[in-house]
Amino acid sequence: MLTFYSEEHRLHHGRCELIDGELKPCFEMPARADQVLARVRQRRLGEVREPADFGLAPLLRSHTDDYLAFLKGAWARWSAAGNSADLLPFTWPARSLRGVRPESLHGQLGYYSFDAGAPITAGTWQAVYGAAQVALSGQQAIADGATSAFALCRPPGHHAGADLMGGYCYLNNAAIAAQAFLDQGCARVAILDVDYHHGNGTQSIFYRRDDVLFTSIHGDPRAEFPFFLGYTDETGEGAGEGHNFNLPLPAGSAWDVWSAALEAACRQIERYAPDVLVVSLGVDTFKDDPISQFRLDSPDYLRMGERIARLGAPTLFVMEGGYAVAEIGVNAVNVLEGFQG
Ligand code: Q9C
Ligand code: ZN
Repeated sequence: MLTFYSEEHRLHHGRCELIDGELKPCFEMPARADQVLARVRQRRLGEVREPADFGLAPLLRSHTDDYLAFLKGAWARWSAAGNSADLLPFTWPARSLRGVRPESLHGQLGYYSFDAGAPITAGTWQAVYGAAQVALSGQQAIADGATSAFALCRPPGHHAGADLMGGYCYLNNAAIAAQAFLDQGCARVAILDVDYHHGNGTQSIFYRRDDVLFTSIHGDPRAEFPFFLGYTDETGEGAGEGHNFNLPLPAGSAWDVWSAALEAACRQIERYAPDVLVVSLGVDTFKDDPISQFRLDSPDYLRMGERIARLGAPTLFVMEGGYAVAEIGVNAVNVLEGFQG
């Protein structure tokens, strides 16, 4: 399997996030991608390629132009005012406030985010742009005839909406790739999101659409981030009705419970008969993940890959979460090896 990877991810390295009332070093760190890349090489999964540059146009298919302009320009506005610390939001247009777009940088930061988990640093735009190009390069490889590809994206993307960052995510790499398949003539794309957290951004981008089936297995949002999306009654709207499937599971779920949900998701995907499959590959379902509550073990990821392979669709794997840094490479590459058989 071809892997696409860019060193540019390193340019995004947030300093801290708020955990239980304390500022702690960001869990979403460059070492995550290093570990995955090292394991890809160690297991001789296949060639590792630099991404091509497809420009901004494919990003604008899933994100608004004002949001992209904000992301691209935020650091320059911040540093021009004499700042060097990470740019973090602190005010949001919640209920009873207005959804206006203020002029101030911090006002816009709140307008374009849903949490304080997506710091903007000097290199964030270059890194997230690079991650989107990595996803698009994997997409291109499959469009050119590969049966699978691995987009080793960092930072992750599935929490990012059309004009919203949060949950360590800025650009929705999986959505951008899925839309590129459609724009190149695919009629139906399925997205299987196996990250521990609900892919609220991906769901919202395609919620009113019938050309993308979104299925997600995740920690129950009644108890888990992102809290405000990911419930079972979210089945799609308008033309999208019946094209969104959420499978929330309780804390403590291990492979027996998780694999039954995977089976249910796979049956929906089989029924949809997509031209291609995009897997939002988070491995924060691992038993020792520091911020998550599922109990998958490393060999379970081989089984996950095997089941996904039985769908029989060309498959683009897009890296999402996973914060047990020492094991992230083994777990992610196990999915890919299980898929290859
Ligand atoms: N106690 C992804 O896995 N958690 N994002 C905040 C505060 C945010 C995870 C926890 C988790 C975001 C791509
Ligand atoms: Zn996650």
